[in-house]
Amino acid sequence: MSIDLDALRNGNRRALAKAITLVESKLDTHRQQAQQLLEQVLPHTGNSIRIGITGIPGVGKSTFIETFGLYLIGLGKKVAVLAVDPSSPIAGGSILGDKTRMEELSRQENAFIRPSPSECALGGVAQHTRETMLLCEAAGYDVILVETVGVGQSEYEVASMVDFFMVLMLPNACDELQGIKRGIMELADALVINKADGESMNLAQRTRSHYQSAMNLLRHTSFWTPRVLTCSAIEKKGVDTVWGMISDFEIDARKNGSLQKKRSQQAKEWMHKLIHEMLMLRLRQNPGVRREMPILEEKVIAGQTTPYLAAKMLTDMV
Ligand SMILES: Nc1nc2c(ncn2[C@@H]2O[C@H](COP(=O)(O)OP(=O)(O)O)[C@@H](O)[C@H]2O)c(=O)[nH]1
Ligand SMILES: [Mg+2]
Repeated sequence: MSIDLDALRNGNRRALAKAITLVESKLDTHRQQAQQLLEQVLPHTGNSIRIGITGIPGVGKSTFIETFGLYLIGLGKKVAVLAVDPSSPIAGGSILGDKTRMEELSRQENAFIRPSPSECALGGVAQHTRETMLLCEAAGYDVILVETVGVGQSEYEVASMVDFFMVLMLPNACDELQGIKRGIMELADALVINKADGESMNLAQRTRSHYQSAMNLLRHTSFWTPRVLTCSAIEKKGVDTVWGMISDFEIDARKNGSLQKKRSQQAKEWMHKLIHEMLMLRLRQNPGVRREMPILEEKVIAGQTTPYLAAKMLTDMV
């Protein structure tokens, strides 16, 4: 498969789609080609703002992305929507079905919507999303929105690949406080209470102050103090304020160097994660290890050797 790098960089959608297909391929030859391509585009990446969006099913993520995306396009931006969805790897991710909620956005010349990739061997689904993000940047997209449902590790994975991590919430404080994992609150750069419309207006405001105090109690290691906002994705209200907040963040984070620092740190951590996975893969594929593993497991269970010695013997084989 050959990719026209110039076409990709000129924002040609077919070239971009082809490059993403290459990145998502399970074939070893494609994998190698994809990595070469990624290395080539690397100097042309990093110019977008990477925004992660999470929240429980039904909170309004897809509706929000439709409204927010259209608003950004109105400002002259090019918007890419990607997804990390570990819950339905075979179906291609729920974002695919959600294209109905992103109907207008998906018709826009300046929008690119890509469903969650199916499972991949190394690094999981998030590996593909990271690489696709780089391709989108090289193709000139200004804003990358990465959506995920709050399943398993997916929120942590998204948080570790974006600049700004946002949690959408419903306007009913008490229930939600339990629904959200504590670690996620600590990762959030913003909480956005969606569905602040109709009869939920007042409740949304109360929820907002509740969370603002909760957030203020958390310790922050970054220059940024997380904010709590309200919006109505359906009535298209408040998304301008959300963008204003993210712009504030981006300007400061670029100026004080923390954006670059965060991205470097993320890339380094990802490299270490991949080393770990590659070594495990090599271990599992080694014929000697495959042969000795069950034998040594038995010995450990029977108390005939120590876990340390068994592990040492196996890892010494590769
Ligand atoms: N009242 C109200 N309903 C909303 C709003 N945003 C989304 N919804 C509705 O909430 C439901 C779930 O929305 P969806 O975008 O699919 O949520 P997702 O599962 O998080 O992607 C749909 O019926 C939407 O029409 C909003 O701002 N206000
Ligand atoms: Mg959705």
